[in-house]
This record gives sequence, structure tokens and C-alpha cells, in this order.
Amino acid sequence: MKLFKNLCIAALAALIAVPAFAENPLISGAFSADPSAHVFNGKIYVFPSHDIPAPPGSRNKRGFNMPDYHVYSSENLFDWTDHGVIVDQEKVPWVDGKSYSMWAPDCNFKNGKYYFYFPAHQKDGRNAIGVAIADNPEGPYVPQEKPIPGVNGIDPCIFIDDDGTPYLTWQAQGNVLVVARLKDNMVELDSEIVTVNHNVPRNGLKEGPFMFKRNGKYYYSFPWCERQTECICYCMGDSPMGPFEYKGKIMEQNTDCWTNHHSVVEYKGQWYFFYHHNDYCREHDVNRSICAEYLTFNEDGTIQQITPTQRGVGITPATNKIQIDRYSAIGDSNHVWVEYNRTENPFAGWKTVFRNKDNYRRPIWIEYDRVDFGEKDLSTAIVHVFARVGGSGTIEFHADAVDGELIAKIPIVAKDEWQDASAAVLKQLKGVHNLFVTMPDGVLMHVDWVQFK
Ligand code: FUB
Repeated sequence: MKLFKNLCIAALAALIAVPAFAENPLISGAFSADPSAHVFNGKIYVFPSHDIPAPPGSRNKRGFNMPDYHVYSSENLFDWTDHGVIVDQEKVPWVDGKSYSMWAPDCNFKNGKYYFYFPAHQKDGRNAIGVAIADNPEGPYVPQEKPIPGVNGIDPCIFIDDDGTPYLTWQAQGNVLVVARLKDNMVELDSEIVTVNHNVPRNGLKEGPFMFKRNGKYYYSFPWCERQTECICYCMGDSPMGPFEYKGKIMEQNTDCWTNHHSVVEYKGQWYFFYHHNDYCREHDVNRSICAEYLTFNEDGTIQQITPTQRGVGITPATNKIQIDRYSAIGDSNHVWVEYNRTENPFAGWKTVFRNKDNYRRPIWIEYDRVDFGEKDLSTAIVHVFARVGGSGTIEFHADAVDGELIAKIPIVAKDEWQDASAAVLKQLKGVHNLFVTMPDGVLMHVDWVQFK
């Protein structure tokens, strides 16, 4: 089984030409939500919405405050370039410039232009969906004078079929998902608005639709509040206008963040699922952050359910600072957990806390999978660690299992300050392995990252 898992990892590594080593959340330093991911010109572009803490003068102190849109791009899903504000509520002629109502957008390419669709409040307070047009995915985008005639609602998704026909789907008033064909000019409807026949088995709010095509089948997926919070479910069909057959959930509801919102994209032979969570804001769930996971299809085209992770996607070079708090698995939560480096600034990231309480005898561990040790020997293992005086001990690195081969054993002399402790690499690894970090002895240690040189 372990051999099979390692072979799969190696196959994945070979498939992804550009090394991808993303961890969740993808964007730090600003909140981002409702990620709409597309591949343009060989790069991934994500068009998220932009949550901000309620500004003075906001009419919506407890809800979403969303003033503008940025676009981000990446070639490896780890290094993201923020191309800045592409559409601003104050600069769209039809939008109420103080409404902070720029909810989930989408973008697509046709006839040599990029068309960015976004919802917002009109000056009379009603929701409409407008378009901004650019020659490049990064912009500059020019907003149209007026929103799309006849389209009221939120969460537009723009799907372009293989024959070039554009379809717009969105959540219309009355909790109903609808779809219409667009004219070739991309800014006017070319058909009746049709209620999407998705055959979801039970009631509950539905919003944020996303449509894509694979092997001739149309996939129609959307957040659905079946119980307490939103899961992401999907349907399949033979036409972009439906009907669709309900197939199940791609991601279950989670407990911390009421909304979820997603997109699906294939990039360099790998399918990815983008979604959001409130990782950088634990007090409430209206300041969110975008994440990504692998998406896998079954032979019959159905989708395997995805569990959100901290680890995210991709392979991390062993020579990087490896943020083990973005773990793939973790031991007993009484003895090892993750917390913010600085509670007053969540964007400063996380650390792993190892604590030996009541003379706990089993290993205290955390796993970070998919680390690429390369082909050359590495001499030194480093841990960036904080241990209080009286708490000296050891941090160990193991390969592929808690009790797997010992890669390094690093003595930690407690200093009451952050330090880079290091030791010689005992076991040379080649290629991709899962890294287990353990604290076999010691009392309380905080680890920010580990690294090999
Ligand atoms: O981001 C604001 C709204 O929350 C979106 O439009 C919905 O899809 C939900 O994510």
C-alpha cells in the first residue's frame, strides 16, 4: 500500500512539469473568497472576491464587506502575483459606490477579450450582474456603463462551450439557479432565462454555480445548504441548459465557515478544486481565504469527495522552509496542535506546538506529505524552534511513517528564544517522501518550520 502511494506521488510529480507546492490558504496578507480559477496563456488565474473588515461608514457591520476585485496569477500554485484592483465599486457607473456588495465573480476568454462578470448593488439597491472587458487577464478591465439587461441576482459563472457558445448561470432572486445563452457580444442574453433542473434531492439555499465540461459531459456544481452550512454538490448532464442528474457532494459542509464557493480547473494534466474557508479569521466567517485541493474523477466521470486540508496541493522541495503546520496528518490533539504565530496578526502564519503532558509515552507527531528530497545528498536538518529554559529535548525527522527511517535527530537546548537548531542528516533520501516530525523527549516546543540543506 505504501509502495503504491509513493508510486502515485512519483507519477504526480512527473505529470506536473512546473513544481507546484501550494499550501492552504493560497493567498496571505489579504482576505480572498469565492475563487474562480481559469487557465489563460499557460498560467492559473484566480479571480476571487475581496473581503475586508467592516470599514467605518459601512452599512453592513456584521456581514460581507467587499469593495473591489483583484486578480492573482501563478505558474506553480505557491507563488501568487497580485495584479492589483481590476474593478472598484467606486468606478463602475451603475454600482452604488458605498455598498461593499461586490460578491462572487467569474471571468472567461472569447474573441480575443477577457470578460469579467460581477454582481453588485445598483444605485436603487437591487442586485445586478455587470461585465468589465480587458485585452489581458490582468487587465486593465473597462466596466460597461450598464449591467446585463434582464439579469438580476448574484454569483455569475460564465461557461463557454467547445463550439464557442457562451452561457451565463447565476443565482436569481428566490433562491433559484438559472442559466441563459449569451449573444456573441457577451453582454446581452440570447435566450430565455431557464431555471436549472438540477434534481438536488432536498431543499436548502443554493448559490455560487460553476459549470465545466469533461469528456463531453457538462458538470454543474454549487454550494447547497442542506443542513447547517454549505456543502458543495454537483450534477452531470448532456447540455449546458440541463437537465442535470444529481450525483452527490464534492465537499461536505464544514463547521467554521457558513459559506463555501468553488471552481474546478485542469492545469498541466491535473484537476484542481478551489474553495474558501476562514483560516485567517477565527472570530467570524465573513473574512475568508481561498484554498485548493486535488480533484479526482472516477472511471464513470463521477467525482471523488474531497476533504479540506491545510496541506493543499503540490510537492514541496526539502530545501524550502517547510511549514509543517500546513500538515497532512497530526497526532493526539492534547499533545500536538497548530496555532497562530501572532494572534494579533494571523497573516504571520502558524506554528506547531508539541507538548508532553502527564508523561505521555506514545510519539508526539505531525506529518507533512509530498516533500521532494531531490537527487543530491543533503547534509543538514534544521528546525526553527522555541523552547523555554527547562524544556530541552529532541526533535526527530522520520521518513514515510512516525516510526519510519530516522532522517535526523536534532538536540534542542532550550533558550527562551526562537533559534535554528540543526543536526547532520543521518539518512539520505531521494525523490518524494512524506515527512514526519516528532518530539520524542522534551516538554513544550513551538516549531515554525523545518528545512534541509
Ligand atoms: O462572497 C459573498 C457570497 O458568499 C457569495 O456571493 C456566495 O457565493 C457566498 O460565498
